[in-house]
Amino acid sequence: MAPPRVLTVAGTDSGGGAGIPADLRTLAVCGVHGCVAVTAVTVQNSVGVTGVHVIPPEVVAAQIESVATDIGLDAAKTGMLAGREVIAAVVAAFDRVGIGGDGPTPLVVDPVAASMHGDPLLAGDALDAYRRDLFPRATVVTPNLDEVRLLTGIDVHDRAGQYDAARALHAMGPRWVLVKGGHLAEDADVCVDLLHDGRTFTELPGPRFATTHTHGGGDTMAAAVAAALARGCPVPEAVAFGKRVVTEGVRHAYPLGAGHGPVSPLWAVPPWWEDRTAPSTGG
Ligand code: PXL
Repeated sequence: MAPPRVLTVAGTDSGGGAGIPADLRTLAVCGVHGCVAVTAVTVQNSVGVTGVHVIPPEVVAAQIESVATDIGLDAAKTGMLAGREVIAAVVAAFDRVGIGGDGPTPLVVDPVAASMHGDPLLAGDALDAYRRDLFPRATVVTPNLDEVRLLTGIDVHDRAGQYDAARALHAMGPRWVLVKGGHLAEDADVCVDLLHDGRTFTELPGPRFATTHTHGGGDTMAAAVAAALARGCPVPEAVAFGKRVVTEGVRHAYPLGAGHGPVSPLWAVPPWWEDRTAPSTGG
């Protein structure tokens, strides 16, 4: 039996911390098969991004259609989409193969705008395309507070602001909104994400860890949510699952290079190889 299938439409990260490497790692740990439509190649390490090379939009669309029509998909997620030309091609391809909107395949939209170093990963004129074309097709959108500010103009400083932002984002058309609280300075020991479907609000609290190694955290969360949706979980359960994967991922994040190390889902992988490859003690 093949496992559930999930497509990530996202950028690469040569350092292996965020983007497609983080997505595929997370999808594998969550027991699903990951397919890939590359939107951009980024030149980066733990210190920052020094190059972004956008893939031609028609090549992005062709990757989506190729896997959807042969392999089939149980869920999809978007990460770095680079600019409005790629967004337009992705939206058209999604409509052709039934991803998001009223189609059968649920869609997680993580509106990636910048790396944690502050390097831009989205053209400034692409925000309209997100709001107008992608959000109405999303099963759930998962912005952090920097992305919330760009998309809504709301500068969230407290829990009440998180609720305002959730309402404003829901009005843009997604079925569900998850306003992540990782960047909320007023929460010293907790990290509270807020889930909203236009009617109900659910606060998802988790511990906050004193670490700078949070590279790829948003990607890890969105990929885990997509994996759970692909397994047939309703959105609230899928988001609670994603919260658990990313919380434990931050707890188990490791240093790498001179800058920010990656959030790691590898805590969930049993170290079976230690037993099998331990050197013989002789005899
Ligand atoms: O974590 C957001 C993200 C997504 N995709 C790519 C990235 C980053 C952050 O650096 O590089 C390719």
